[in-house]
Amino acid sequence: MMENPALCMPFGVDIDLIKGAMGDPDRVIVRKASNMIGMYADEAALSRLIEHGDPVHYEVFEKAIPDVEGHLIICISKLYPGKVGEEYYMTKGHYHMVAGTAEIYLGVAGQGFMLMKTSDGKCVAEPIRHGRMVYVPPYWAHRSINTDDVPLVSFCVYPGGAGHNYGDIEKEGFPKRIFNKHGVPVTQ
Ligand code: PAN
Ligand code: ZN
Repeated sequence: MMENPALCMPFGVDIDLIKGAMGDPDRVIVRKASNMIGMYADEAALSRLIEHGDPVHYEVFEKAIPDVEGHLIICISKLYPGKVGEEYYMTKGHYHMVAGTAEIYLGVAGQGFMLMKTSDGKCVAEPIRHGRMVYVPPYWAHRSINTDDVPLVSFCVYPGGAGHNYGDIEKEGFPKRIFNKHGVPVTQ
C-alpha cells in the first residue's frame, strides 16, 4: 500500500526575531542581484551592482514540510536593505501555482510594503512592519519591498501544494514600483 505523503512528525523550530533567522532551517534560498535581472526599472544600475560584488537581496529559510494539501508551509523571508538606482530592494514576487490559495505574512522586523496585484489590474501596496500582519488573498500576486535601512523580516504561512508561479509575473510585472525620492518612499 502507498504511504500517505502528508504524514510527518510534529516539530518545533526556534525563530530569532532580532536577526531574522530560523534556528535549524532545512533549506535556505539565496537570491542575489544577478537573480533579479528584468525585475527593476533601472537595468543599468542592476548591472553595476552585479559587477560590484553581486550582493544578496534576500534569503528565505524553510523547514522541510511536505508540499501537499493539508499542510501549512512556513518560512522566514529576510529582505536586505538597499536600492537599485532609486528603487528599493524587493523580492521577485509570484502568484501561487494553485492561484486560489492565500498567504499570511507577519512582519517580524524592519518595515516596507507588500505589493499585491491581480491579473485583471488591481494593485495594492500594504504596509508591513514589526507587529503587523498582511493577508494576501487567493489570486493576488505578492512581492515584498524593503523601505527601511535594516532587513525586512517576515514570517510566512501558506497552504501546502500552493506552489509558486514566477513566470506570469516575469511577463506582466507589477503596475506600481516604490522608489526612494529625496529620502522618502514614493509609489509610482
Ligand atoms: C514567500 C516568498 C519569499 C521570497 O515565502 O517565497 O518571500 O519571495 P519570492 O518567492 O517572490 O522570491 C512566499 O510568498 N511564499 O509563497
Ligand atoms: Zn507566496
